[in-house]
Amino acid sequence: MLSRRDLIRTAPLAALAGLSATGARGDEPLIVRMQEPRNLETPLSELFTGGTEKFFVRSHFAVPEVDAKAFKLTVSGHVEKPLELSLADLKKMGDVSREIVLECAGNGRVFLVPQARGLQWGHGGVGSAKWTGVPLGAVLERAGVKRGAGDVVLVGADKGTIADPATPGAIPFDRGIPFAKAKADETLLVWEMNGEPLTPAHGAPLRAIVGGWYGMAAVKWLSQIVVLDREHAGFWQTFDYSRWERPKGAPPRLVPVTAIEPKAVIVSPLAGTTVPAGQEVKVRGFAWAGERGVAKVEFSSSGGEVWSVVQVYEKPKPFEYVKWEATFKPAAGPLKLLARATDDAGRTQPDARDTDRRTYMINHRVPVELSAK
Ligand SMILES: Nc1nc2c(c(=O)[nH]1)N[C@H]1C(S)=C(S)[C@@H](COP(=O)(O)O)O[C@H]1N2
Ligand SMILES: [Mo]
Repeated sequence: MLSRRDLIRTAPLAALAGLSATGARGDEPLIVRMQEPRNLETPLSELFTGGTEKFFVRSHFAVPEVDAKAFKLTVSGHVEKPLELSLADLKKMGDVSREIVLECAGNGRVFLVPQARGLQWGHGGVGSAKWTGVPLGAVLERAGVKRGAGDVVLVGADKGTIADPATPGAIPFDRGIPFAKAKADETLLVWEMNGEPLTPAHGAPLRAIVGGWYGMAAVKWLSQIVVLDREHAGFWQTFDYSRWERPKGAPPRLVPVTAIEPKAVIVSPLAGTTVPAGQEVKVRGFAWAGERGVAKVEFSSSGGEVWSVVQVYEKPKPFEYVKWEATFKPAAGPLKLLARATDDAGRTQPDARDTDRRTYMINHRVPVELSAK
């Protein structure tokens, strides 16, 4: 049998790509979704397994230069004691490490029909890392938040202008988090990703991680925290990253996108490939459910007519992902594979797209179409 090294020496590039495409060994580069600012998608073969190097990148503006040595995080607004904290000050406040999934709210946008505006992510706008930092709650406690706090606004050092709707000159990327979520254990200010200092692309020297929420809340290049006595109505939670809500007895209104929806994806076999008919085929995938844990993963090789339970999780883990595997024996012909996740609150991925979500929170079931021969 050929070793990995022999393969590298002898296999043509296409065969190597094929090898990693089946997930046998990941060696695929990130997919460029936008050149400038740089936006990169994790290839399916590297999903959840490629580490920091293959972690997707979503940036609205150019990466700002932040000098870690001179860096000061300011905390101001509705607090007793405004703060200016260096990285060393923050590190002295202790460190916690947590495995947390980060998913872009637009992940899966390429599967929307009709096509939607925005980056055309496949399934690879998601990843998981071990994040190390200090709970945001500890910093807020030190600043002494006054009674009647509203949103805690996290402000990035990156800036830019937006044409439609025209912004008042350059605006920073920012996001308000309700005080209760800001104080929750899973909301962190982090300086390490997978045991290494944050890279510039992922927000060095300091970023937020808001466990269980879509990525837009995980502000990178964090420079400022402003506590408000009300909700924040910034661009990134009104025009962008908002969805329609239909309150009873009142007209529809836009509300910020927050928690990650349950989702299962199939990473192997790939769409458009051919699998052997009459033989066992292995199906591999991942699932996650934001603030809830994954309680169940199901699989269908019949386009959703018949479902079988792949796995029931006795101890669902909020904020984390699970890896799953299933097998089936296809008859010759076209195939439509589906997977679906149910969270520990009993919520299952929907069949169809809810258009009130605009171009975000994309977790309807997307079939993998291939054939058996
Ligand atoms: N300052 C700043 N923070 C940001 C963004 C940004 O453009 N600027 N993008 C957000 C979005 S939409 C996502 S999905 C995550 C992506 O984090 P990553 O690039 O480390 O994967 O960062 C978030 N934090
Ligand atoms: Mo995002």
